[in-house]
Amino acid sequence: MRFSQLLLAAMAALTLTPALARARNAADEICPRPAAGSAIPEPADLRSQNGTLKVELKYRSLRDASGHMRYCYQAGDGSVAPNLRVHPGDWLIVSLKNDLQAPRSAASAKGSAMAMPVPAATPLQMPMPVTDACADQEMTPLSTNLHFHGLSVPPICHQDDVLKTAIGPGDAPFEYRFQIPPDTPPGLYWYHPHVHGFSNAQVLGGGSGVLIVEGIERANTLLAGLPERVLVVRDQDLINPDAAPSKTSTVPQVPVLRDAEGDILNTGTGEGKPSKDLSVNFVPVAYPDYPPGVITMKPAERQLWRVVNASAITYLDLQIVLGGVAQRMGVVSLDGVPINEGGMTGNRIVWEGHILLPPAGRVDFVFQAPPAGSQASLMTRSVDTGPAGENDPTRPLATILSKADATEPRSTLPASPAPPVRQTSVWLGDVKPVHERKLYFSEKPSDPNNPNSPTIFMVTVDGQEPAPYDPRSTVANITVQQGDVEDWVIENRTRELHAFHIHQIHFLLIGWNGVPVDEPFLRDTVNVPYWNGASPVYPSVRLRMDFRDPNIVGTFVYHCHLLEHEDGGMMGTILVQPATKR
Ligand SMILES: [Cu+2]
Repeated sequence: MRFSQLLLAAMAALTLTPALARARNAADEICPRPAAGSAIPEPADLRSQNGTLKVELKYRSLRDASGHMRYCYQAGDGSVAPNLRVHPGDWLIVSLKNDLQAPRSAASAKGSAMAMPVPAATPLQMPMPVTDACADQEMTPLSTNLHFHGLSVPPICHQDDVLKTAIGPGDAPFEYRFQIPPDTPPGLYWYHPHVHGFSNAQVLGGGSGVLIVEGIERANTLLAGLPERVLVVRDQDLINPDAAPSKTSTVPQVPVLRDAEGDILNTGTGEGKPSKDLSVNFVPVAYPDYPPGVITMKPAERQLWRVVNASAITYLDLQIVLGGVAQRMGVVSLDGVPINEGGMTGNRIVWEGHILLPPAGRVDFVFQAPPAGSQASLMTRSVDTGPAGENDPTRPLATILSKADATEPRSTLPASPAPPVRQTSVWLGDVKPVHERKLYFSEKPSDPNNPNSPTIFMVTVDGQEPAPYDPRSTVANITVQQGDVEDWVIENRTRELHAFHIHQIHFLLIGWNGVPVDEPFLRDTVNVPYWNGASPVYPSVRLRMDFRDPNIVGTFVYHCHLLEHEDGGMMGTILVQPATKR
């Protein structure tokens, strides 16, 4: 900026009222983050009106003081990662402007270990090339797109396509425009970028937000009138990677071993340095001391807590502890679907002492605040991710304070619920599958002679040649007919956990390691246990896959939702052919 411009800018600033200037500053700040230990803020709420939610979001990035890349969605008022609140049948119109900035130099690029090479510096003053975002451009670190995780929206450009949609930083705002299907189960969904090869870096950097399909109190009237609290748990590269373990650690001498991707391996002790730090609504809870954020509630008040694990790779096992005792968490919904959906009617609440959430998993649960003056802890227990998995130790996430003068959450569920939206299709568990397929997760070193070379991650249809996802391939890995229901067995032939996810549809978990499971609700993400290295039978899940929705035709993806694995090739494509092509 030249001196004359500076002077003009200074004069313009003088004419603003202080309040307006502050508001402008808030809107200008790129991806701001709350301080460690602060009150956990609620994301802003953007609500549909008269059947439409129209939102303008900027997708922005910043290299922070510790050298990590931040990514975030910001609304016009500067609010970060707003909740998109819609009703079944509403139209959602999102105008997304890609404001990603090229890092200053490739050498300074510090992202996840799987981040692809960043192209040489693009001078910021140079105009970015304009691209056709629907035209199957090459995915780059500066391109982005949106996936609306869990929604059954057509896999086509401007709706929920991630195979060909790549919005460049020089492009005009890109419009997503689609109807929330009227039979969408009310619950918790989320949005995030899905640029193959770069999803891990963008989600680790904070690229995610919540989408709520309103009306969970219609599916479960026990929830009527409850205040609701949205909690987004994200992971990120360690803020203090070189810090010694906290003095309070009971196992201070756990050795730090790393995998070929540079991630800290599971210690198997439940302790030790984590592979990633966590944050709750962007309040960081960093290794080694894990200063928790603060949630304040009125004594004994019941609230609906809506938690998404928006981590790129970290598993959560949520628990609330008071005086050393696990508190009851009343689960009402998983992966956006009320657990009394489908087979069961009535107001179902399942009381649990802890809840496993794989990356991308969501849970809605009822929690009653502790008695006045007491203090509980929201934490994640350690998750055994397998000998080749990342280290996810036990650690706190937030302190829960019980105080009479606590501020109520911004949003409260309606006290007089409308009747539930009836599902018209036959319950998936009662439909006979017409096909059975087996898919398996596997890994191998990229250099067969060097076990420490980068890992190739694969998900393969049994009988096909194992290969990582190839973006240039024009042939889908799986072809199915719209209208069909199939049973898929997903095997894990590796020594670490994977989380199977498919776009566009939900599925029913009907078997776990060969044992039938009777779940009366659907999921969109499921954990697959790791192989012990010796058993002749691989661990598996059996899923009933629902391709009956006439709106879901075309090509889309299934993949592991540990995004380092997805970026590394653990993804495949499925073509749903129109029923008339049979
Ligand atoms: Cu995986």
